[in-house]
Amino acid sequence: MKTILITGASGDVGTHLRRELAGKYALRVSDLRPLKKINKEEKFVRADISKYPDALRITKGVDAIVHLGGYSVEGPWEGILNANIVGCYNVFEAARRNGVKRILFPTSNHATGFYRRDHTIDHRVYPKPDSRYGVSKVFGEALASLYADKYGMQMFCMRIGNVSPMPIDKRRLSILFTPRDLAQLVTIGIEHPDIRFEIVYGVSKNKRSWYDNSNAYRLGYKPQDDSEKWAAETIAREKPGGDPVAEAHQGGVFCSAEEISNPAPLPKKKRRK
Ligand code: 15L
Repeated sequence: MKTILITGASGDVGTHLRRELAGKYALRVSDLRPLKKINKEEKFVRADISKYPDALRITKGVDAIVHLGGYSVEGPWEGILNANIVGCYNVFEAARRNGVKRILFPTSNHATGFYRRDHTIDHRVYPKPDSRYGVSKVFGEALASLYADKYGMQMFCMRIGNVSPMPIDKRRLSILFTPRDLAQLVTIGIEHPDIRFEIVYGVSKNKRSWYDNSNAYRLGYKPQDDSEKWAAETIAREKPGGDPVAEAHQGGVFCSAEEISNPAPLPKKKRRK
């Protein structure tokens, strides 16, 4: 069984992914803070990836890395710099030093968030980040490209939409990425025999998609979900907007706001009294 390191394992995407991959891989799960729940067959290693020795320690002896660690929304520059830029460099460089060949880098729709919604984009468009967070994802894609070309590593960049079992608003009808489709794309990223440097969109097969995801389909991705079945109820729930910049662009409020809260945190378990 392959050993896969998941950094940032306690976040929403990490939590969905760990559940979906359980039993298929030996999971080494890492985060800055201790995890609330560690599943059977998981091994937890605490790490601050902004510290290179930590990155070196956790990447030793794994077959592939899913590097989720870092800020997952817009935030202050210092935080983005340490977690997403220094942290990403440390993980990629530590992987190289440890001889880990394959990295799956969950980049984001916010690397291209300033494309307009009436524009269909593919994996070859130049980046148009919508935030400091988006810029950090473009940095990660560029670093992945460097490590593929210069060191022969296998780098799989997934520009992730919104990971959730169902769309939470109208914008997310275009970028929904259900947990089972996420698991399928990640499995391709781990298993495909012919990865060098790839950019794919991490989204389900949404009718309202803004993406030409032919590069993912070429690699065998067959998403099972389409947000359209929730379209009517999602649109009916939507309150009238008032932010023309957000509404015109794919990145939505990331294009106009300075700070963003997590849009779809996992539901909190009810506390016992
Ligand atoms: C992202 O990149 C974030 O990580 C996630 O929390 C969502 O905000 C998502 O984009 C989105 O655009 O909905």
